[in-house]
Amino acid sequence: MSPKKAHYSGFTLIEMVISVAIISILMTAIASAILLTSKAIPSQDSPGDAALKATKALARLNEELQSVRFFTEATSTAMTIIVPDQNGDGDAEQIRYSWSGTAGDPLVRTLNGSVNTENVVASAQSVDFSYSMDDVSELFTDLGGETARLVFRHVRSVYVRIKLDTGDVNNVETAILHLNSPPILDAVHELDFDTNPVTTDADANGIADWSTADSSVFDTATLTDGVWDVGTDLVTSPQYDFGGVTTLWARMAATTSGNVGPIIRLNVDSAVTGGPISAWLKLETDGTQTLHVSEHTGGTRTDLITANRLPAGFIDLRLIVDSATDRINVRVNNVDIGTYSFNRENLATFGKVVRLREGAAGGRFDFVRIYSGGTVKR
Ligand SMILES: [Ca+2]
Ligand SMILES: [Ca+2]
Ligand SMILES: [Ca+2]
Ligand SMILES: [Ca+2]
Repeated sequence: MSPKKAHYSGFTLIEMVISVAIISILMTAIASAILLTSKAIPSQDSPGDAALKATKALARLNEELQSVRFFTEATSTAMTIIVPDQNGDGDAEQIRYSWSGTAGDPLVRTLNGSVNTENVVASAQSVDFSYSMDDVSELFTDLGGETARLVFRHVRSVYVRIKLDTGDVNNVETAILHLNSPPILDAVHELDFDTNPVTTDADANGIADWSTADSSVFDTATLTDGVWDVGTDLVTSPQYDFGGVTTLWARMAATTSGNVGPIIRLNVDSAVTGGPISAWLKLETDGTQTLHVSEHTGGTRTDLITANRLPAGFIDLRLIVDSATDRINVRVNNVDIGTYSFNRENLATFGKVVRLREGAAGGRFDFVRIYSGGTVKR
């Protein structure tokens, strides 16, 4: 019997049908896998991609908000924060997040004025920064022995919510708790004299906060161990009104006797008329120091207060100046010596500055710190 189909090597019809069926099942499976994979890699404009980018932007914002020294802006659509040096140049960093208020506009992050601007969220339907705040207040002696309070708002936490689409589906949000409760201030001018004062940029807006009054080069030989042996006058820069409430802390000493030593000239509320206030120290021949705080009227300086028989060496001074009521509170070596009314006059010739200088005798400053902002409550 010949093996009729022994050499047969083709497929039967049944085998062919089964093969085609298996191949088509496999093809479908492979196609599905490819489809799934392509869905997993978001396209440039997909909602998932926008959410991912916004989440990354919020993660960075969250990180930056952890280390805020102070806020200079805190509204529902804009926030300006000052954080410690991040790029190693020794200056703080100013970071601003803002949204125009128009649906579809980006959330913009600006670094140090306008050094670096980027749209961290390409398109937002809405952006909402909300803050929980604490009022931190300190009592001081007002006119007539009454009590007043100097109040600064401090940020305890910030809640950020960004709506990415017109529905209520694609939202990103984060909450940041501030363990150090940074204050909200309008402006800060401070000097510790550890580095060249005319390169100091405490508010990190890219503009030096102080300059020499005559635009000469600052003599760094006048700095020793964080103390300035006063040379050429320093003035705040650029021009600033010092309106509202101005609080100034300084540590200064008169170093040679017989005449006026270190002087702080504070031209308060310089927009039109304001108070040209001076605070200065004199080293007496008996080795004590006298503090004078004076006002200015028609070309003449008049003492508002003098504090006698202060010890030699550094004196701690704090001034709270309220331009709404033309009053100045004076505290010397942590003793509140009262509040006084000062005269207002045209400040056009005085300049919108705080000026640090010395009289005919020598003077030194250890630090000067000026906070513009806060309120006085009575
Ligand atoms: Ca820096
Ligand atoms: Ca600055
Ligand atoms: Ca110092
Ligand atoms: Ca000097």
